[in-house]
Amino acid sequence: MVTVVVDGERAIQQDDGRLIMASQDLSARLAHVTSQEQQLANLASLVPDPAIPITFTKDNRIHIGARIEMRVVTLGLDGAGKTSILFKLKQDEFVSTIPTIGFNVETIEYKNFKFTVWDVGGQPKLRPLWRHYYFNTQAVIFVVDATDVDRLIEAQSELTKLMTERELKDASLLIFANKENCDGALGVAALTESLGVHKLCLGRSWHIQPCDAQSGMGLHQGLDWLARQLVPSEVLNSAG
Ligand SMILES: Nc1nc2c(ncn2[C@@H]2O[C@H](COP(=O)(O)OP(=O)(O)OP(=O)(O)O)[C@@H](O)[C@H]2O)c(=O)[nH]1
Ligand SMILES: [Mg+2]
Repeated sequence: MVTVVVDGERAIQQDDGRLIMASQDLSARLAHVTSQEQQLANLASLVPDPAIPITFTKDNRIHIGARIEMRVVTLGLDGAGKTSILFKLKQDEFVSTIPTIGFNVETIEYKNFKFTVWDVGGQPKLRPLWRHYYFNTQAVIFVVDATDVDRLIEAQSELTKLMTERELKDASLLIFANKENCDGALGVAALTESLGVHKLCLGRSWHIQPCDAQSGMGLHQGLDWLARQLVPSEVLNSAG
């Protein structure tokens, strides 16, 4: 704008012929300034309403709106209780399940979080499909049947494969030690040891949460832990 004014003053001091020539140049510059002003006005309308909350999460994402979104995939051996946990969280019911062929997906709103949870069938023939759910996953929930001592080695082997997946290298790991309401269920210390979690999860955020899908014990504590992987505790509100 200043350049245009200075050029204008200079032009006025010229003779008439040069003044006419300069007028074309001036018009072009004025048109340019007008279009820049228009662009700036458009930009200003893009600045969000300050009443809309914006949250920067620890994984360098920006969340606009009241809820912070998190994408989670639930994996584990068949029969571990993945679908039971999903429906207990979604509708507070211990539903009667059938083995999952394919997947279930639900959004669970909890506090100021919105979790999109993918629950994938765990039968051996379905496990090669798990990798199709890894993209953009911020956390893995690995469900273990704490009473199924005979299949702990199998669970450990699947967990080991997951932890070496490149697409999951930044994902947090929440292990739900499920069926803690049943006799003979192993506790957190025994499961941590049997699954070799300390060694498997070097440099990764992980947590083992005892739970049972029947009463819902431990499930919300698990979600709280997941949420804290994204935001400091004080950003978690208690509404919802
Ligand atoms: N007692 C008890 N039974 C449970 C619990 N969680 C799940 N079950 C039972 O365990 C069985 C398997 O549960 P599902 O939720 O279908 O297991 P899943 O991991 O989804 O199995 P797939 O879909 O085959 O991978 C069902 O009979 C459930 O009722 C629990 O916390 N306590
Ligand atoms: Mg299932």
